[in-house]
Amino acid sequence: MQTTNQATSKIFPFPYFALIQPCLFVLLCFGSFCLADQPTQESRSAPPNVIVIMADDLGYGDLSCYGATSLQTPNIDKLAEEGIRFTNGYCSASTCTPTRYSMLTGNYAFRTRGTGIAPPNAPSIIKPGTETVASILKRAGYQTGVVGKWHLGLGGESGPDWNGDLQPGPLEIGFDSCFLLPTTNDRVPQVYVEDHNVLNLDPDDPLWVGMKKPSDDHHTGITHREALKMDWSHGHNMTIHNGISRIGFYTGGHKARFRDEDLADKWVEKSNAFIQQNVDKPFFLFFSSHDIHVPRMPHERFQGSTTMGYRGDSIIQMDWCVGELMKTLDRLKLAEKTLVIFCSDNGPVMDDGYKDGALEQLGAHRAAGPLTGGKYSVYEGGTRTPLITRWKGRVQPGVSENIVCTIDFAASLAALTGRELAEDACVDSFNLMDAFLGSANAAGRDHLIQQDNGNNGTFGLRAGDWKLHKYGKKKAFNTIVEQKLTRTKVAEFQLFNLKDDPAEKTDVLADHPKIAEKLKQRLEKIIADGRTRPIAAAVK
Ligand code: NG6
Ligand code: CA
Repeated sequence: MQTTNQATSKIFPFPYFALIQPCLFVLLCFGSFCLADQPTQESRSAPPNVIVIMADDLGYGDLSCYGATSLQTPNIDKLAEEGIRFTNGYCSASTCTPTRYSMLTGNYAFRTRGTGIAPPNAPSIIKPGTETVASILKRAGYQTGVVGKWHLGLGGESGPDWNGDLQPGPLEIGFDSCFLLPTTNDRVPQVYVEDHNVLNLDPDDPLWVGMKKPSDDHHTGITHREALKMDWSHGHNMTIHNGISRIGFYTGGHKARFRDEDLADKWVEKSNAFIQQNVDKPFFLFFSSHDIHVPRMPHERFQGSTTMGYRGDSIIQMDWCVGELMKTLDRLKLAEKTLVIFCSDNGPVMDDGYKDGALEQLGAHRAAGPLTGGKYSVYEGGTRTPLITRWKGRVQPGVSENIVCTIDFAASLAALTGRELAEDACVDSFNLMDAFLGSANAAGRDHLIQQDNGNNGTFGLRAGDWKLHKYGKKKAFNTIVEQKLTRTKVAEFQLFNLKDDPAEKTDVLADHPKIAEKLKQRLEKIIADGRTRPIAAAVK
């Protein structure tokens, strides 16, 4: 499918646009040639720096460039105006850990056990030696760094040694440096991990993390509920830190603990430093935002910036982060040398365990836009999320309907940097670089598997306009985002036509048994084959 030129087609209605476009092209080329700070021919053809910005739990309808009107996200909107905004951009799962696993490895998470939502003491889920976006780009000569939420486990089989060396971790799978929130912030502990160690850990105050209450007098969200600054609604009632109770218990490490309100600023500070350090070298930065995951506790300066409570305010905070990173690229004259990819790790959820007003203050906002479902669901709202690419001076701005997925970053970036992939690496990742760069006539995927969490037999298979749902446990989660987390009894299989019914409201399986059968077989084959990237392409 072709990319449409959003900006210019708004100004010049067809058919004049068809005539004006070639003239504009010539003018633009001439203009670029004349401007001194435009990239040289050499820098245009050199592989760019790469920044992947991944939001957490951000839905298809959560940004103003994707139709939100209850809040404004000017910085991400600008990214979209200067780049390609995908209307069929996906993450591969509707929860965090499997999407992140797949984004980095290029493998569907359901193929590997232990890739569901990681608990606080999870060991490293991506084993050393696994090819990842980071290892591919490192081999291509890039400096590679990850800043922000990790949630892919740390340490060997016995889990993280919080007081010692936290390895294996990102540094063992291709990253040169990391500055992390180790799990997700509703899980303990609230400390930063820099490379292999907890930052600012006092050896006289060791950190202990576990799932068993450490002592009878340990304060929890149950024993000291009235003292909490944000109450919990389900789960999240164990150790209290910064007035918020969490999943899991911890003691010690007091000097190392951070305030939730300061996370976004820290990610920006560390990312800016990373970019600055690598101003003269190619770099890959994975900016892994914690916004807008629970506990939503944005910095005080963003609190109240929307009418939607802390969920809305966290979106504004995330938009601010994007703006700061783009300012840094501009200041260092790197905008034309950097491919920026913005995406989310799963769809939206309102009440994800804390009483933060997300539901009560939602108003007319629809976090999944016109789509059904959200986080935890294989309806489109669970995995179809904002996805934007920008490479100034290289990408022709526009809107693309091509189907692209975060799982495709690995093979696409390998192609962009001229790296070959081994046959057994990135087995579900397709080289869609042309589509990501909005090249004319570039094709996206013809199919995509969506999963919810872990390996429970629930899948969505999109093939063209058709979408098959398979529910291993005959239960669908979070199908209606604008109410408390739902759990609905459903048939094992459902079929939808996304062209006629983008909101997946009418199950047409009974009307199209042959199509359903074909898709069931395709799904089974994809699972049984253990790969979807064609072997021929592996040595291309
Ligand atoms: C769930 C948590 C939810 C969130 C999610 C992971 C409960 C009741 N729910 O188990 O709050 O933490 O895991 O979210 O504990 S994710 O975006 O990191 O996948
Ligand atoms: Ca998430």
